[in-house]
Amino acid sequence: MKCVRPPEAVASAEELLSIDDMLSPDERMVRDVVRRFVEKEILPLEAEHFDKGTFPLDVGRRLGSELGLFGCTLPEEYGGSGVSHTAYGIANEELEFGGSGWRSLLSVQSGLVMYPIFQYGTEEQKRKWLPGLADGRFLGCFGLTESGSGSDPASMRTRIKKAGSDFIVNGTKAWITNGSVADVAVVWGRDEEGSVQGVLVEKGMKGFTARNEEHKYSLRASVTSYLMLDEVRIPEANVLPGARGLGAALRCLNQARYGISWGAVGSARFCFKEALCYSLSREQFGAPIASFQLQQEKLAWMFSEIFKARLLCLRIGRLKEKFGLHHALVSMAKRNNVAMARECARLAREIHGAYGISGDYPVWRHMADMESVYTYEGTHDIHTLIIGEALTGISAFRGAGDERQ
Ligand code: TGC
Ligand code: FAD
Repeated sequence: MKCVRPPEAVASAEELLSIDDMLSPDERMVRDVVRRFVEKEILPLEAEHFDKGTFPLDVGRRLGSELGLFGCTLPEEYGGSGVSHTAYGIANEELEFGGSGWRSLLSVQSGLVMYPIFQYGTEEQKRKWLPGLADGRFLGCFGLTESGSGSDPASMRTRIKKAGSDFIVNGTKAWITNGSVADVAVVWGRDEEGSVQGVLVEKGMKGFTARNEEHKYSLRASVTSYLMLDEVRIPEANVLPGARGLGAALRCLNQARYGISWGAVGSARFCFKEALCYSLSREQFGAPIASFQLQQEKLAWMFSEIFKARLLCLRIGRLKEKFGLHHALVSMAKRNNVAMARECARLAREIHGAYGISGDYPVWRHMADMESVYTYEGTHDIHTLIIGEALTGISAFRGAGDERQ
């Protein structure tokens, strides 16, 4: 009953979903290379790491050293390869076909660590960090969220104060991907003038410690940590001069949200493939369950939504390459595609019946992981309000008790 080899039906569905004619040869090449890596190196590892709640960092680093994916849209002099934003998006899609933890690694390293160093850093900071982050020698993390400050990062309590020619950072950060394994953390706090400021905190700096979040039932195969910054002294050379104001942090999020929009399509494709395959193999009432109209409706829904989500990605990719993207469009794509992938994972689970809740069938992992993806990088609700604000000009975020109204 288990689908070891996808039947012809799966291959022809993949063909119908294809956007190959709208991709350049380079973009197709990136797709093929990442797809092979996922099939050979990632898919065989997923079940074990999800079970154990671990992440194979050695394989993760190879996304940089072997595939050149980390920061791949950046110029070559900083370790990138100047590929298109669409190619980067496709890499996200292929990786999340393997599991959300892999795409998370790419999002954080590229969009949340290399991007702010490239965009806001000094030449010295770029030369020091970017090549090593690109080839996976260094790993980075991005510390914005705190225990009491999630959707509303402006309420952060981390503080950065001047001490002679140095700066002292005090605070905590919660739910930080790769926090305990990072060589460098992009940390956001408020300075003495009250402005949000991004700084680089390095592994081993006195007062900087991290512990992993325990009892995670989603994104199990990904490192998520709690950071403690207790009187951490950083030199002025670790302040990112351009990373000033909350907008600077939010611009990094746009990069990661863009990649997630593509990634969600990969997760949905995986679940659709498994569901189609299983429904053709599983027989009840004397026929494959795929022959029942109710199951076909679910498959048809998944197929249509994946197709639309992919076209949406392609459109925002091309817009990003030509003109740059309004952040509300990024929110629209993240919100739409992640909700779509979450529903695909649930439908695929449903089609698997009892086997859908078994660790022996991979749709469960995608369903669990998609809960994190739905929550991080701006929850579904927050993206609804971001789009609402862009359309109406009226911000609906603040509650009655918010003095910043
Ligand atoms: P608000 O007053 O609206 O904005 C402050 C300034 O920023 C500008 N702005 C943006 N700029 C660029 N991109 C965006 N997306 C922007 N959103 C706002 C805005 O124009 C303003 O500029 P200026 O010049 O007027 O100062 O700020 P607010 O405090 O009202 O908050 C707005 C809100 C709620 C949308 C924002 O705080 C938000 O997006 N909240 C969600 C938080 C979030 O997404 N956190 C993610 C943490 S990182 C993460 O989850 C990584 S997961 C990693 C993985 O993949 O494993
Ligand atoms: P809250 O903000 O407390 O929201 C709780 C609920 O209230 C949500 O449903 C939300 O939609 C709703 N809500 C909140 N405000 C409003 C409003 N104004 N209107 C309507 N509804 C509202 N953060 C980082 O900085 N770096 C990372 O690397 C990182 N990695 C993560 C990895 C994982 C696995 C997870 C789960 C989270 C990660 N995060 C990271 C944190 C993530 O960004 C936050 O969880 C997210 O921003 C939501 O914050 P919160 O969990 O505090 O929820």
